[in-house]
Amino acid sequence: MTKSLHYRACHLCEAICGLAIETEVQPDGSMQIRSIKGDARDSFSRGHICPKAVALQDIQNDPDRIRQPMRRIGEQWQAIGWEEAFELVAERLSTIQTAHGQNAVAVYQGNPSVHNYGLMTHSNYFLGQLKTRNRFSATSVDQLPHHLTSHLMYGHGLLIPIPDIDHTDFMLILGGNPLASNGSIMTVPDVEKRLKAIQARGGKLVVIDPRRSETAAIADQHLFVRPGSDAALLLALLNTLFEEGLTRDSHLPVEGLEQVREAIAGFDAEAMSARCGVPAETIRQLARDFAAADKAVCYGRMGVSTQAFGTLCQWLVQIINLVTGNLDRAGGVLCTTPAVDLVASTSGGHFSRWQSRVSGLPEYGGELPVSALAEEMLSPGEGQIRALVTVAGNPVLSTPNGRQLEQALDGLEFMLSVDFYINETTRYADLILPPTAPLEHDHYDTTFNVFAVRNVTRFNEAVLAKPDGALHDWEIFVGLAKAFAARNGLELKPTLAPEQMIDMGLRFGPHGDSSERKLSLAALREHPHGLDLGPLQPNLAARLKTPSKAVQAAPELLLADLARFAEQQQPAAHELLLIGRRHVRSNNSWMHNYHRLVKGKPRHQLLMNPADLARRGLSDGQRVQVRSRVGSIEVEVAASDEVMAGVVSLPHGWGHARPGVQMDIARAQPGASANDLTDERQLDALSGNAVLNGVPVEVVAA
Ligand SMILES: Nc1nc2c(c(=O)[nH]1)N[C@H]1C(S)=C(S)[C@@H](COP(=O)(O)OP(=O)(O)OC[C@H]3O[C@@H](n4cnc5c(=O)[nH]c(N)nc54)[C@H](O)[C@@H]3O)O[C@H]1N2
Ligand SMILES: Nc1nc2c(c(=O)[nH]1)N[C@H]1C(S)=C(S)[C@@H](COP(=O)(O)OP(=O)(O)OC[C@H]3O[C@@H](n4cnc5c(=O)[nH]c(N)nc54)[C@H](O)[C@@H]3O)O[C@H]1N2
Ligand code: SF4
Ligand SMILES: [Mo]
Repeated sequence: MTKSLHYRACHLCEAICGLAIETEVQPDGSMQIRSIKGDARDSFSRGHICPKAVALQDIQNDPDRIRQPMRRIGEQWQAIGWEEAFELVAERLSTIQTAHGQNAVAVYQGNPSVHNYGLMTHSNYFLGQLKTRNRFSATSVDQLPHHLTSHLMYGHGLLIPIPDIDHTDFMLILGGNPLASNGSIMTVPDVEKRLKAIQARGGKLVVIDPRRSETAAIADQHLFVRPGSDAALLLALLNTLFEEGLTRDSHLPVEGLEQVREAIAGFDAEAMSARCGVPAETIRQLARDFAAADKAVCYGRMGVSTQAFGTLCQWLVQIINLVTGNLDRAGGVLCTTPAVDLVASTSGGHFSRWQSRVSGLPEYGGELPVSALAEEMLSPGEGQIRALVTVAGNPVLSTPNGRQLEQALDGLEFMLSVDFYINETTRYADLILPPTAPLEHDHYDTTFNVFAVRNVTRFNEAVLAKPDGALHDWEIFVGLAKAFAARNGLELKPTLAPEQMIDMGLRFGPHGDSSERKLSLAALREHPHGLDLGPLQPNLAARLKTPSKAVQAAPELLLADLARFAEQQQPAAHELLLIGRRHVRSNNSWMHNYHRLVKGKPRHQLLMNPADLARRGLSDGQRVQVRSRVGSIEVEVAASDEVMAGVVSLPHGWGHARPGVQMDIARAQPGASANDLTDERQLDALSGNAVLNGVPVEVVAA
């Protein structure tokens, strides 16, 4: 039987590890995966792998994964043909838009949309034709504050400085747990080794987190911070840097720094200490340690963007790096020079050109905050959403107040999902169009090379043949675009296959035709282990896209947000605040249907500090009810001094015991959904990003 070895990047998370996958042709001619290992020859990941990559074979073989278009008639699902499916979508969406206007059709794009390059290149080919302002995505339950900050300060939402983890002496992490998440907006395979290398060369790792996370556990210093109060801590750090003369000049053109100094003058460590729960002297010492390090990085991620002052936090992170001379400096934070350069080839974005109909939340880059999705469906009136297209997303489990969204989805006139599972969200669809599985399509990472800690590039062929009658995501969008254009008499520009677009992107990019390397698709095909394009280099001065070509240190919107911060209500004594957590065997909501990832004891308990349990007369292992303004769930509680008093921690993406979900393994160990508790009205009011961390809850015996 013929065996063969394939090299392929894993695109399940942001780390893009290189894999070595062995396949074997079976007697019946089919190809089976024999093994999945880390590719030791990968220029970037050097053999690193996590358990999710091994589960790629389970995705491939999962009997629950749907493989042909499915139409729902009542409670029943019926297989239908592709052409019939495309016609149905074109007819239903056109009819609804003709009767109720273009905004009556909404779009939600989930997380794998940025991991799967065919979705990056082609989803807009169809979705753009809908011309709806009701576009939503997972961005606003995640990293919107990063984009808005970069848009305002550097002129482009993707121009995000990345920690130079391999060369720094001091890494300060707030609200990130890369040991579980494998790094985010910091593509860094093998992050544990790289963090430990900082310590081995005499540097320091400091983690700020309401939970002693896996990353905090290996840090030199871990500080508990009250959920949602990082802006206070960051303001105090910045204030100390200014007050104690610990700043360094930047080589960059900067405008507005004096205004920043004045604006934050009142927020000193002594005043901020009560708000964040960290002693003033500890904050001051941290500022001194950070400034004393030759090369230092301040990095704030998911836990600080999904809170009430998420954008203020991300701005303060940038300013701290700037005033200590670490912005655009080796060992500090640096922007990439990716082979396919989305910063150079796209415009810088726009903010608040229009607002959502009901709550007036601002758009960013053409998308509205997803916390407004359900109310836009449920509130009658002109412009009400009556149809939805979801692409690679599961908003019922991923966005605040999932129960309200379920109610809204139930009332839609039509829903299309492009997805390969019948899950908590797609069970409401009238039609599900399933793309090929991960190993059946080729891959180039257009997104995460932009956020990588080294300049790297790779293209990989599909490992397995495309099954007869299957379509790739991009081909589904071409089919939808053609059917919709034909029905509406629209002219459709011809398109290229994703790989041809990548070839063009590479040739026009900074390492392309006009450079010494002359990268092209053909060149990359000869390097299946990826090509290393060298360490990140200072480049921000040349890459800035602000009109003045200077860093804008003091965007008006952010200075104004300081006033909102000053008035923030403080949590009541003994109030419990809910935060999330991730586990290396889990991936948002959709990888719980693989035995190898969920076996063993459940990992979705509510963690609670023993003092909080005792105060409520609760005990370890008991079933409890957790209530918030919007709903309640039942879960098992686990005593843990990992979480600080006043904080409970629950992972998101669980809650699979809903009727109609067709994922047998996930249903057998369903857990409860954290987003049945999170509140669509709790927002970072500046950006509209959801608050997922720091949600007030009560916990009582079930
Ligand atoms: N409480 C709480 N909520 C959270 C978070 C949290 O920390 N706490 N995290 C938030 C974050 S950071 C994110 S990014 C969101 C994620 O939120 P979503 O993106 O809405 O949810 P996912 O769980 O990633 O769902 C991915 C879906 O895509 C499908 N899929 C997988 N691969 C492909 C593919 O190649 N093509 C297509 N067409 N479909 C595919 C899967 O079957 C699944 O249905 O959740 C957010 N929600
Ligand atoms: N294994 C695994 N890997 C993943 C994912 C997954 O679901 N599973 N999801 C992927 C996605 S979509 C993303 S966006 C990334 C996210 O990657 P990260 O940003 O690293 O996210 P988390 O691992 O959730 O870590 C967030 C940390 O913030 C802490 N935190 C919560 N509230 C606060 C607060 O108020 N202040 C501070 N300082 N800390 C707080 C939490 O305790 C937690 O330790 O991970 C990606 N990688
Ligand atoms: S860390 Fe795991 S899931 Fe992420 S890219 Fe690497 S192998 Fe894949
Ligand atoms: Mo995310």
